[in-house]
Amino acid sequence: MPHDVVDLRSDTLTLPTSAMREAMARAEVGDDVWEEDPTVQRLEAMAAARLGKETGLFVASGTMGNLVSVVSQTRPGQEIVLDADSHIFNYEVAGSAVIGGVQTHPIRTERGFLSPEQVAGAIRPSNVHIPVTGLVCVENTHNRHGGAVCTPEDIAAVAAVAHRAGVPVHLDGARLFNAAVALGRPARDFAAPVDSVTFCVSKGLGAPVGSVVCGTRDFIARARRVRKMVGGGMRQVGVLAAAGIVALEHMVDRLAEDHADARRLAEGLAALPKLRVDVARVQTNIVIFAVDRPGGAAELVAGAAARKIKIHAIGPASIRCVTHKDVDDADIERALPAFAEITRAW
Ligand code: TLP
Repeated sequence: MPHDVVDLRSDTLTLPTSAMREAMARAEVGDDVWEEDPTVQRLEAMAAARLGKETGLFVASGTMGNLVSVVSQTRPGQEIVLDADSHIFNYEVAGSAVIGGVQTHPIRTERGFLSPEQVAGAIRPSNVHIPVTGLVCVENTHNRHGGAVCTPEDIAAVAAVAHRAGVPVHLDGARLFNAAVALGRPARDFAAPVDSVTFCVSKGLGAPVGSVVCGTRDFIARARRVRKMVGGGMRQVGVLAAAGIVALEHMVDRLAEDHADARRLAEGLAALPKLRVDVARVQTNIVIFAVDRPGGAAELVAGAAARKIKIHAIGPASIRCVTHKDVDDADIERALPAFAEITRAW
């Protein structure tokens, strides 16, 4: 059945599969605040094993995963070092500052990834006037840089500098499995150098809700308290974790299809007038492109919507499209002529 609407706004819009709905209906549950939900425990153990960490914690969202990780690893008044385009800095409602009481130290990067030199330069010296650096955060894949991927070695180089200074490292791996599939490397390789890592089952992996934070037992014990503090202690939440298990077991390898669709979309867009996209930079499921016409991004969004194609402007001259399991080849082949029709008039 062809899709009525082609929705390229985000992979967060994916709908749960029938296998997920069945697993949710059958899930064995208990009170997870009492640590008595067997399905949650299964997902946490599975996630920790995939990421090579001691244990995991199921949380409501990627935002909550990042928040509990930051708060658990810092003290109020400290500073966290991150890329200026990072999700934590731009799209998490300043939660680290409001709830963690930390100051953010954003650094401009070319592709979203801090270099070891940048981290070395950002870590504060000991001085009575100056905040203490409490955490370095990295993001992989990188959302605002069009799903760019960094290698496990890139992460290890940054972590080595931070650790030498006694500073822990957090990885926002909301789309970590996209990075793993794109580079053909196990997810645990990306997680090995960092102290905490969070990934989402709710994006390209298709589960309706949830993320898992992984790290040492000691870190997760602190994160569990912070999760409770922010209202994330949920009860018979195995009904949600059950979908996450299906996501991890069955939805990872197919991410390669989303990457191929994104590449095809980018190649098609690159051929259209007034649209600029660097096809070589499209490594995973996100395509960000520039529109060289005043008001053009809004026009393209409206024109596409009129043709039942949903896309998202992330700036006055910038559009983001995200491929996912509910978008197929036929949808891409339908979107491209629609974009061509709209831009032909420009
Ligand atoms: N990103 C969403 C929006 O918030 C922008 C999207 O549509 O891409 N880290 C990264 C790198 C993310 O891209 C996101 C979500 C999160 C964290 C937060 O995850 P949720 O939405 O589950 O809180």
